[in-house]
Amino acid sequence: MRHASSTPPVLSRPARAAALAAILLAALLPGTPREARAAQPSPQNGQVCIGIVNQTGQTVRIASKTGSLTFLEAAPRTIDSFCCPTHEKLCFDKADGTTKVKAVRLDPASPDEWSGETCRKLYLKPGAAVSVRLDLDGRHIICEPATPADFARPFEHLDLDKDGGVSAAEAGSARIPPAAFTAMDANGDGVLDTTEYKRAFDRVNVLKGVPF
Ligand SMILES: [Ca+2]
Ligand SMILES: [Ca+2]
Repeated sequence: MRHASSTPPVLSRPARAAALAAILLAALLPGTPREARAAQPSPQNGQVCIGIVNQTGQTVRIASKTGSLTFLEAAPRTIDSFCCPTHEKLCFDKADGTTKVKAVRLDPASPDEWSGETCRKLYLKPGAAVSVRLDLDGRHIICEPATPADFARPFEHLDLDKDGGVSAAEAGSARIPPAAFTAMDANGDGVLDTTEYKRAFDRVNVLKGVPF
């Protein structure tokens, strides 16, 4: 029995997972609905996916260990993913199930195949994601396994009126689905605080859409 006035709304585990995934896929990314759809991995049978969070201001190319297969070009400051058949050697090493990739920040002045800064020897498991960002002086790129925080738009960007909370209206303006907002609003007061916001990303596997 639910007491909506005194306890937070309860969603089933699958509903909560779906709602939280929707947040990540549809709301917290800057860009157009088309870009949001592109960010959603859609593995077919026999496929696995790898994600990329491009936090640089430039295009990043993710390629296979051999360089002969380009998985993805991620636009500046977007989240995207690529999916490959599990039997594809250029995507996923069959020995240990990981894939060795390299990330290249394309040089706008000469966007040929391997210009610009490169991160090499990244070993990722299917379902993992890599975060590519600039170092402090903006001269080099750093590639690391992505954390949930890498996927979140800064709380301050959602809090439009800067009152310290994200209202339903503010969430709506960022395309957060109402069901996702409800799932995140743990105490049911109609406002997301920083703790509730952070908690949502702590328990969602972005690529799989399920809690960690
Ligand atoms: Ca606010
Ligand atoms: Ca709340």
